[in-house]
Amino acid sequence: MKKKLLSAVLSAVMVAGLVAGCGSAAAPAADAAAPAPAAEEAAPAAEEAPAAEVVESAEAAEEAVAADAGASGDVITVGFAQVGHESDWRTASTKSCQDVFSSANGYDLSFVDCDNDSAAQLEAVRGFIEQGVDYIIIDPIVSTGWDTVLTECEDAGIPVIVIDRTIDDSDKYAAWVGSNFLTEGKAAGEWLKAYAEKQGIKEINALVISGTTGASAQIGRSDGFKEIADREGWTILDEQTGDFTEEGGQQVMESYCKSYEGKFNVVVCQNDNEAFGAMTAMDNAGVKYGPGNDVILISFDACTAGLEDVKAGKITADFECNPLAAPFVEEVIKTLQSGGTPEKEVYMVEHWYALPDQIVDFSVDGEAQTMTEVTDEVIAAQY
Ligand code: GZL
Repeated sequence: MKKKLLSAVLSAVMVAGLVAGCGSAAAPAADAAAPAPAAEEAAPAAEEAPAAEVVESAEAAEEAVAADAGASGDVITVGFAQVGHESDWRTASTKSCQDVFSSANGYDLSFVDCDNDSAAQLEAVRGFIEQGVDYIIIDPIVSTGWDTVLTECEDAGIPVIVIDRTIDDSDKYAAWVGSNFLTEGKAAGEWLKAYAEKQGIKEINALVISGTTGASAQIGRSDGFKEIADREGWTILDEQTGDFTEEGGQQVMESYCKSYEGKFNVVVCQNDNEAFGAMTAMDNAGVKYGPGNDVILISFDACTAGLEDVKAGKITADFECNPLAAPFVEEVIKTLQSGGTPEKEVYMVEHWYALPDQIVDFSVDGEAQTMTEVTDEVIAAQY
């Protein structure tokens, strides 16, 4: 396996370099052990970094092995620790990775569905380290508690690529490919402002069904929408997590229909699957939603089934989160394979969807936004 060969070559080079080049000052040691997150014991004190010339020799050796592997067409082993299987969006994300990192494309993919369990996800990453994979892909369930295990990946010489959600307490990864969740939240808020003005709606009383608590997607969408709500003087009556699932959306909406009967005119679901559940609950409670009805229903993801509900006049506007990041992750791996340095952040292109009567002009942070009309063709092309 390439990783084992590379480690052997690097070890040999570093031993030789340390013996021959003892006169050089070692590069400064890495930062002191990062503060241990609750789920992890404190990281061991960082070892002194190797002397500068050893790193140069090691890099030359790494490039030689990488070039050799590329030329020889060696299989590239990839470990992928996926959030879970909670939504249509997640299904599309998983399929995108499995399609790209296939054996036909020269990869050996070890895939772990972490079932929304952060401890299982850390365990999966450590399992990939044990396996000695060439690359590790992580879609982090939550955005903190990562620095210790990313340090272990770094010590093992395994590059990490973060996909979709962000890691906010460590930068020990080669690149992140995902979405701007704060922009998504602001777009929903700015659209609602423009749409309410067009409809002559003077007062906004919103209920939010948020995603998995602590996921960067939840944090960004909540913060973005709240920023506009606060600026416009809207009332957010309540915000509870539906955990990005249909069941969670239905449970929260059932509670809302009892607690806030007749008091709300906007429901914001932080993904389509929560919206599907919320619609079931509102149907059961006799609450009318969608264009021309009492309640404006806003959703995120814009998966195929979500756009079908927009076209059917149920979801009033749907703010896309693009799950098809795997081809861009492969570009990162190819750059690393050739000894290059990838961009640290790669943002996905996303669209905002509605029917013609719900399409309005609005801007986000001063940048004019374009909305996409939901048609049968648009739905047929969606993920
Ligand atoms: C967002 C992604 C979210 C989706 C949900 O990038 O992490 O997780 O919005 C999914 O559908 O569960």
